[in-house]
Parts: sequence; C-alpha cells; structure tokens
Amino acid sequence: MLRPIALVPRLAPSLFALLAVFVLPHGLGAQTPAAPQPLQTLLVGVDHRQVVSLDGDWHYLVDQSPYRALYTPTGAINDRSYAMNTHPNIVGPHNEEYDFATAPTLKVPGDWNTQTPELFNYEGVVWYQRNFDFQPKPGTRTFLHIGAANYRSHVWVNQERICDHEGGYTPFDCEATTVLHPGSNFVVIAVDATRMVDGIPSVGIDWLNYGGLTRDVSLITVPTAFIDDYDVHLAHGPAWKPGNKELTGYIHILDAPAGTPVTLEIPEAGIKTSLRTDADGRAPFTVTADKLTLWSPDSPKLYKVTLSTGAGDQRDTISDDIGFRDIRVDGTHILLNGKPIYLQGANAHAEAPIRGGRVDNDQDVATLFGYLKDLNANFVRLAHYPHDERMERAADRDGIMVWSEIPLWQHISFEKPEVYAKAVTMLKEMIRRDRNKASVILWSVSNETPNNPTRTEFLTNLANEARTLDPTRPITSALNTSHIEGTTATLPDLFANALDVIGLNQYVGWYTGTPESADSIQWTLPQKPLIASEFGAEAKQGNHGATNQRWTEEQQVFVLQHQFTMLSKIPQLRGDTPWILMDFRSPTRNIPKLQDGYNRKGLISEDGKKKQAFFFVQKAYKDHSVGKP
Ligand code: GCB
Repeated sequence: MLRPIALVPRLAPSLFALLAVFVLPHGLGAQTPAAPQPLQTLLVGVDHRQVVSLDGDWHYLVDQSPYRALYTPTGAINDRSYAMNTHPNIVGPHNEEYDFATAPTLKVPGDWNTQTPELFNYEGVVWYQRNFDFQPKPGTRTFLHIGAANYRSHVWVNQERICDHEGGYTPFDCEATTVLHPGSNFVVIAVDATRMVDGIPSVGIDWLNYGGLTRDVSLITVPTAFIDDYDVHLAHGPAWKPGNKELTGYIHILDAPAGTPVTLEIPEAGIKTSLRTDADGRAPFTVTADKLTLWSPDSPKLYKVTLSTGAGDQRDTISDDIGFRDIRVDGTHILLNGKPIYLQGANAHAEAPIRGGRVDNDQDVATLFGYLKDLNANFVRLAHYPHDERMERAADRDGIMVWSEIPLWQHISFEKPEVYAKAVTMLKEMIRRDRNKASVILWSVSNETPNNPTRTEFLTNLANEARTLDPTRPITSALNTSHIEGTTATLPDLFANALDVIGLNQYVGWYTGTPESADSIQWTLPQKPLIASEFGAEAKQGNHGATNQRWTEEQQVFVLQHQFTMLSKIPQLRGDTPWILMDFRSPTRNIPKLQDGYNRKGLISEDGKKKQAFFFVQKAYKDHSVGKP
C-alpha cells in the first residue's frame, strides 16, 4: 500500500529532507533502499469525480524577500508567517504586515507570468489565498487536489500546513479532513518557482519558467476508504495476439481492510464483476472481453468503466472513459494492436496558442489538437514534462498517440541520491495519473542528457523503474549524444541499451553542418525502433528570402527537407516529431527582431500563423513520404 507521507501538519524541517531520508534510489549500488518508496497520496481520475472547484480568483502577495516570509533563517518552512492569514495590526509584530483581503487577485488555474506584467519574469515565491465555505460530513475525508504548481508548494488550510510538494508538472493531494470546519475556511499556498540546481529540471532550461498554480485546484470529498488508484488495461503478456481480449489490472482502495468488496463494470463490453481487496487494499482482476473494439487512431474507441466500493454514505464510485489497445516493440518495429505503426507528429510545449501562458483549459487544448490534425499527425511528443491532463484526454478522444516525459532535461545533479528520488517520484506521479490513457504509448525518462557513467547508471535505473511501474508500455528517451564525422554518424551511448525505443535529437543543417550536408550522412544506430524526436530550424514567421538565408521561412523548409532525406535512410526509423509545433517563449532566445524571447523553430508562430514549414510537413505526412511507413 502507498503510504501518505505529507499529511502531518508542520513537517519539520521539511518534506524535502524527509524525501532525502526515506526515498532513496533503487539500484544505485550501496544506496539501494530496503523500504518501498512512498508517494504522497494521489487520487486518480479526479477529472471524472464530483469535486468542489476552487478555481477562480485567489488573492496573492509577492514574497520579494522569501527568506523572511516563507523560510526561517535555517531554511525550514516558516509556519507562522503569511499562512496565518491575519489582518494588519498597526501595533502588531512585523510578520503581520500583510493583508490578503485587500491584495489583488490572480486567476487559478493560471501561470502568474502572463496575468500581470510585474510578474512576467518573476521566479520567486508567490503566496495565494482564498476563502471557501465548507460543511464537513461525518464519515468522510476531504482532500485538496492541486493539478500542478510550479515548482515547490507549501499548503496550509486554516493555518495548519497540510502538505508540501516538489515538482511543477504533476498533481498532488493534501488531506484536509482534520483541519476543515463548518462555515468559512481558508487556504494559503506558497508557490516557489525558484530554479534549483538539484531540481528537476535544474537551472538551465529552454522555456519560460511559468510559475504559480498552473492547473485546476479542487476539494474532493470521499468516504473513509475510497478509490485512490486503478489500472484497467488490455492484458499484455509476451504471447499476446490480436485476438486476445482479456482485461486486467487492479483497483486500489485506500485504507480499506482486506476483503473489502469492489465492483468493476464496463456495460458496453458486457463486464460486471465483483472483486475483493487484498491486504494492501488492492483488488486485482482479469476478465474476458471478447467483443472489445480496440483503441487506435482510426477508431479511438473509449468505454465507460465504472468502479465502485462501499455502500450507503460510504459508497465511492468513479466512471472513467478508457480505451484498450496493445503497444509493444518487436525487433525494430513498434506494433499497435499487433500491426506496425509509423508515428507522424510534432513536439509541443504546454504553451497556450495565441494568448500565451500555460495551457490550462479546453480551448487551448482544442486549438493545439486542431493544429495537429491539420498537420495529418497521429502522434505528439508532449515535451518536456507532463502536460495538463486535458491533453491526454483529448488525445484519447481524437486518436492521437502520445509520448509523455518527465522534466529531466539536459544537465541535472545525476550524482545525488536525493535527485534520483525526485525523478522516481515524478515518474510515479506521471504514470499514476495517465496509465489509463490509451493514447499514451511511450514513457520518456529524459531529454538530452550528457553521456557519462554516472548519468547512464542513474537513467538506466530510472528506465528500469518505469518498466516495473508499467510493464505495458515501451520506455524511451531523447538522446543527442551522437557522433557525426564526415558522412558517418553513430550514437555511442550505453544508455540506449536500457531503452525500448530510441529518441534521436539532432539539428544537422541548423546547429551543425549545412542543410545539404545532411543528404550524405549515413547513420549506424542500435537495432531498436527509432523516433526522430527533434530536428528542425528557426524561422521568423513572415521573414522571407533565399533557402540559404537563416531565419527565413524558406530556409526552415530547406533544412527540414534535407533532414527528412537523411532520416528516411535510417531503416529503423519509426516516427518523427519536428521541433516544434509552435514558437514558444524562452528568455534565453534574445536575437532582437528575430527571436525577441521566443524559440522560433515552430511550424506555427506563437500567434497562430502557419509558416511554410507547416505546409511542407503537412504534405510529407499526407504523402507518407518520410521514413518507411
Ligand atoms: C533541444 C532541446 C529543446 C530545445 C531545442 C532547441 O535539443 O531538447 O528543449 O528547445 O533543442 O531549440 O535548441
């Protein structure tokens, strides 16, 4: 059973120290822990539960001097400062010189950067506060669910700290049961977007470090024992054949005694089965579903799957929409439901088209998926971190396959066990949230990491951890550790041994060599399926010129054309995702008039204008002219 670790108010000195003590990495030689790694309580399928939304306007205070309000001089969390939500008192102590009630507001969900110019480049602490009415019901528990907050969060309800969380792109739940009271309550959340050398990602990133409560916040009330996790998937043994339509998995009831009854129903597939939990609160199952229609991009069939436990006022039930399909690697092929597939797609950051800011609503998602469909894509690499859950929901509905990745980007502190522990936690949170999404076909554990033994051991362990957590999906990573000399190119990277599918990032024609030089490059690569996970060139939309003129739309097409020629010669190429669907904000991109704070490798500009490159890729995908589909 998963042990909640962050439900005790006022953890001292902080959750992060606790993580370092208890969450040691698996498989790192002498540091291998005996105990299982705990994960903070995390409810699955929250968007299919009845919740009380706390989205809307939250008061905020910018903590310009974080060491005074959020941290004590020793670096511990200060529980007696703004979290008290007291009101200004002219003769009171200094730490009461703040007032949420008259403070301005920010919209939640939403990054703070795009809501007020003063915070556009701000990467520190912002305190959020809101009041809410609540009537606790006997025999229930209530959790505060936070879809994501970048990067570290500390949460107080009615002055009691109920949890801390590190990681900017995955959800977490804080139990508030014992601190809520009838009538008016308040919540204060300090969100710290400060980059940390030992964070994931670390300090260097090529995107805007959007801070804040970037995804939905809600209150979830459940019975004493409730469904916190489930996994319903097509049985995936080595002997699986297209005719095999067995469903298997588990439903987990948190804090249920062994033998607790659980029901699984999929009416459209004729399934209704009664189960019982084991000593860990898990009700495992395997059922036959002969008439099942398998999920695929051509037929993204989803079934209503209803899980329930308990009776009367202790009844807990969730109805999720789940598709069933088999994804596996066979030699150098990727098979979907037993048939080889070719992935035509694009990379996407979670940046909202046109309005800018973090993607956090259905409209943003619909616009991005509209672009992908228009591109003739069947695949998207959600770079470089888990996106809003709406993205995977839309992918499930629209039949777009997904590469999902934790934010382990380039240089991180690979030598530190506590950083490994953070990576495992992020991996667990990502897999737990999205393992029931048929569209997600690949878990990626990293992007462009330096090739050295410490990193290779770290990532190999992480890939194995991912495989243990989810044996039904291939594991991948984007590698850029290739060696190009003249016309020969290799990938001398031992980490490739740990992967099922290799992602290859290379920018021949943009960062190295001329566009034409790509034509004669011959790659020798591991005998595994390969996805060209990044390639491309920059162009400012509307900037025209000759094909050898950098930053023009014409040159972007020219580079892509030659990269496609090169990639198509790789026999094991099974997909391509040019970098990137849209131009995106990156404060490190500072060429005036051309970049102005944007990475311009998009096929579409940030304000939604399609570049020539978009139409070039669109046609290539329509004609299936790249690789060997
Ligand atoms: C990469 C990174 C990506 C960058 C891109 C670029 O290799 O993975 O995050 O934005 O290159 O444009 O340089």
